[in-house]
Amino acid sequence: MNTLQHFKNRLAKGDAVYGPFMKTGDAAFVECAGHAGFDFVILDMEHGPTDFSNLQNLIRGAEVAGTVPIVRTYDSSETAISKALDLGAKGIQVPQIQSAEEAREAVKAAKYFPKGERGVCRFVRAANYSSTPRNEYFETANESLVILQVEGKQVLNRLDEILSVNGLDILFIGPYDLSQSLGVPGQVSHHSVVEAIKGIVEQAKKAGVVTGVFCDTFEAAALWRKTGIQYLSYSVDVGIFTEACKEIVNHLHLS
Ligand code: 3PY
Ligand code: MG
Repeated sequence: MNTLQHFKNRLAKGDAVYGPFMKTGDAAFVECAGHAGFDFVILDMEHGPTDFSNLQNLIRGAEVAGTVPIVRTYDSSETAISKALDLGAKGIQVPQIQSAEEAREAVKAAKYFPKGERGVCRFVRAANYSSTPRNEYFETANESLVILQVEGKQVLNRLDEILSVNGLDILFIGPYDLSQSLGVPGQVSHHSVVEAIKGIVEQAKKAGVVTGVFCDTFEAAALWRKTGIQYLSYSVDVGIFTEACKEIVNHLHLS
């Protein structure tokens, strides 16, 4: 079974999946994350230096290490979405979705007919540069995940419309941007942020949509798992490396 199907089966069973954001642009870190057992990696084009020519190597790294490559696009434009998929991303994660209209446009850019209007080219990495039989390619390509981020208080009253968009696989909550829009920038465990996230999760559950969130402590991961969030993005490659370095330096200085 391929890694994407395995990932989808886990979600369908109600299991949680875990993966870090990757910002270094170095495929070795992606391989490390995959070999360590993370279910997915989010290759970040919104923040960090990753560009498209570098992205293809990060996707290769994920494939080698058996983890699902999701790309956080730099925005919701058609090019940002389709170029990531053409390079072999198994899912796109689109930041700062503001409306159902924008959500529908993102799905349209990510899916081929009949689900959308993704720009057609089969001479791309995702189609093994044309080696994949054409019918097979267009079908399997449509299985890639569409993950949409909501991360501002202004979208909270448009959530039901966004949740009803066909083709949305996971609604992802960005706690950092949400904290800023609630007037407490960076305070992701502030009660107003926690309550807002809980409210979004409840609404998504009623709509039957899987939710995701970013967290960077075990406490937050446990809290959000308990709340029913299944797609847990845990920390960031550079943050994980920084923490490990600090721990080693502390230990060496103290010993
Ligand atoms: C946010 O928290 O704003 C994100 O986009 C994910 O870390
Ligand atoms: Mg954000």
